[in-house]
Amino acid sequence: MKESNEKGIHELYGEDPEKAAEILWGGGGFRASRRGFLTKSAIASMSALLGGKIVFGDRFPASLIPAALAQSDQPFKLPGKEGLVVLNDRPINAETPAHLLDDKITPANRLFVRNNGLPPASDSIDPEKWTLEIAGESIGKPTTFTLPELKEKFEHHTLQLTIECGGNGRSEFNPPATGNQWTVGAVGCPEWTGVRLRDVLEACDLKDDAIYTGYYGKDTHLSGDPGKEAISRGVPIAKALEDESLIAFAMNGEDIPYLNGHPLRLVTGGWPASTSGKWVKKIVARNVVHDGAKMTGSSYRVPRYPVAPGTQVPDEDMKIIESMPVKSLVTFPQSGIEHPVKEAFSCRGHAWAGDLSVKEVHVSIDFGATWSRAVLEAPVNRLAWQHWSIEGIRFPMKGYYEVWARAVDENGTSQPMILPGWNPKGYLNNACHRIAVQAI
Ligand SMILES: Nc1nc2c(c(=O)[nH]1)N[C@H]1C(S)=C(S)[C@@H](COP(=O)(O)O)O[C@H]1N2
Ligand SMILES: [Mo]
Repeated sequence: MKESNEKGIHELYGEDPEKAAEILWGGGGFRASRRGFLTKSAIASMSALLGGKIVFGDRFPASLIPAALAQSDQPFKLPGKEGLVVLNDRPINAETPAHLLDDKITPANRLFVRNNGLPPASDSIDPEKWTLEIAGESIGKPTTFTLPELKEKFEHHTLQLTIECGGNGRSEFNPPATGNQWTVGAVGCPEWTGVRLRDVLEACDLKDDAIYTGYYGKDTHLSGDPGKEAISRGVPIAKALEDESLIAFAMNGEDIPYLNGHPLRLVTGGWPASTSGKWVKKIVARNVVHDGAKMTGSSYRVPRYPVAPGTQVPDEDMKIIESMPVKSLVTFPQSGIEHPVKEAFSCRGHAWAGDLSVKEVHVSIDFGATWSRAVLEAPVNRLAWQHWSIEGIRFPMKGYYEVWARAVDENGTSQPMILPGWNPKGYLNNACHRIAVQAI
């Protein structure tokens, strides 16, 4: 199910092809076509999506949907991505199948993509000229840094930090929630390099009355209206001032991928990834809870108390999601494999718990009746996911099994075996991940 304002590419072209081209390829701020043909800039953003230069791009009729996008259900070769499942073409949203998240450090081509709006045209991004403005009521010395200045003035830090979309797991809620129907793959844990948000805020004279941050990115609203933000969220100041809250300019030692926020993004490990602003151009420190786009209503908010599925929850009874709950993935083997019944079975994956660490991971092959404890590694740094593995599992006879993994955080809170509390937008589903195995 899509949000009412999130239209697919066919629908959009059907209404008004020239306007569609403008919204999709014009980056919002300029005309995408002249006399029926696309402008250079529109061709460049279309090329980025198609994964290669459109050689005769100047002859491409502006009213046509590129065939690569029009003719299949997996139309996109997302630039820089491999094997992701596209959930929505506008805005682009794509998740990673669990078995492709097996690496300890999530590679660039395997990190999910969650866009609320339209990314800035790729040829409009010049890292040398990119600026970051620090402002807001609680900043004494508002300052604009160029990206090279930011890199030069502040100490660099490299950390592995887990980011997970608040809506990861949404597809299982019933009654269903609108929005991208994420299964399990809107999570990843790459290694980020950047400067500390704290160092930058303090250099701009952060005042004592600061209680919240807010970010603004260079992407544009789906309507194409330059006056509207696609998303503008923030975190309480205490979270912003943690050692691990980074303004990152690199991922896994390279430029951040275009769709993941190149050339500059926030990374707020352990919190809904909606707080990790991409293509960030402005950060504000505020003396009120930030009230930007998707901070209010049912966006990234859940009821303060458990509600029956389908309940209409009054606005004042909703609270902003903070740390994400304990969760785990089985990343090896791939669900659906066949395994010789005579051989011992091994599996592995990752576990994470928002601001907390993971204490234990248990594995069950009998739908949760009995559990065996897995070997669990410590995180490489705070807010990085942890790796678990288990060997020597014996299937008693041939047949269909499910392997379930269940993590427990440092406070003793466990993942639920089945769906946790229903909420209007389908956030925070941290039920046990399960894979199917045929013992043969
Ligand atoms: N500027 C901007 N930042 C953004 C978003 C966005 O649409 N625009 N989406 C947010 C959401 S909801 C998520 S889950 C993460 C996704 O990060 P990724 O696309 O790099 O995986 O980015 C967050 N930051
Ligand atoms: Mo998200």
